[in-house]
Amino acid sequence: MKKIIILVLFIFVTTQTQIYASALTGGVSTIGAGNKVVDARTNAPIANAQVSLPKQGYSTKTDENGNFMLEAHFVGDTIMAVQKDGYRPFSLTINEEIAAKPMVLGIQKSNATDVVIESEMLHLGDNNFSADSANAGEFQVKAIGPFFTKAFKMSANTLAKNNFLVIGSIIGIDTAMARAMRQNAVRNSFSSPPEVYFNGTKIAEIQLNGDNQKIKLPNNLIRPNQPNEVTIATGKNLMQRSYIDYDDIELMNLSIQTE
Ligand SMILES: [Ca+2]
Repeated sequence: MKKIIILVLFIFVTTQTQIYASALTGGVSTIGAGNKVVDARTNAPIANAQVSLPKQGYSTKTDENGNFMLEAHFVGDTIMAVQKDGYRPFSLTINEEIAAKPMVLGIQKSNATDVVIESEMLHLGDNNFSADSANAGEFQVKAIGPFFTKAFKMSANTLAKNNFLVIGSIIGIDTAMARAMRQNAVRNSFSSPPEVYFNGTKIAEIQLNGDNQKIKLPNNLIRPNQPNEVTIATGKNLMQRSYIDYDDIELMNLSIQTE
């Protein structure tokens, strides 16, 4: 008897969730009161900064007081990006709850040694993913395949400093750890973590979704004044043995920062 009640309750909750989700995708919502882009150091408002939700294909600009509105629908986690000349590319993973409150975004002036590797949103995987995955809403950016690789130059003086690969935002990772941290609702499977390679050597595995993940580059692997190469390979669904199911992830703003 108890089992039946639980089952009925489960069906009820699931149905309610679906109704709620479809209601949200119906019209247009405006989220804007108090949203602002400022200089992280001086707190001065920044006019004419581009604020976008790449997955939703939405883009707007801040007004002369640094204010902006989000007139877009999204369900679950999505990446919000801010771009402004002279500043480091900025991104933040938001959801309906975060966007409902005023957002004040502090962006940082870029350093001469910063290298922006990629500022477009990247979707790695095979476009085959569960609705319960940590990527939540629909992908608008088609998968470019299971890995991304790009070459870039690093100057000789980076050898005397600490260098980091910075991933602005990453969503959709379905590792066992992401599941344990309740970053997704996938019950029956999990994936191996995305792997990061620098000049052919694996330097990190990314277990969790999040913003501003910094991965230290071993200085002995840096090739000064020559092309250096970063590769990010997404994981595989470890419960799917009949075919390869790559974990569908989205990431934004890859850069090298030197301290
Ligand atoms: Ca997949």
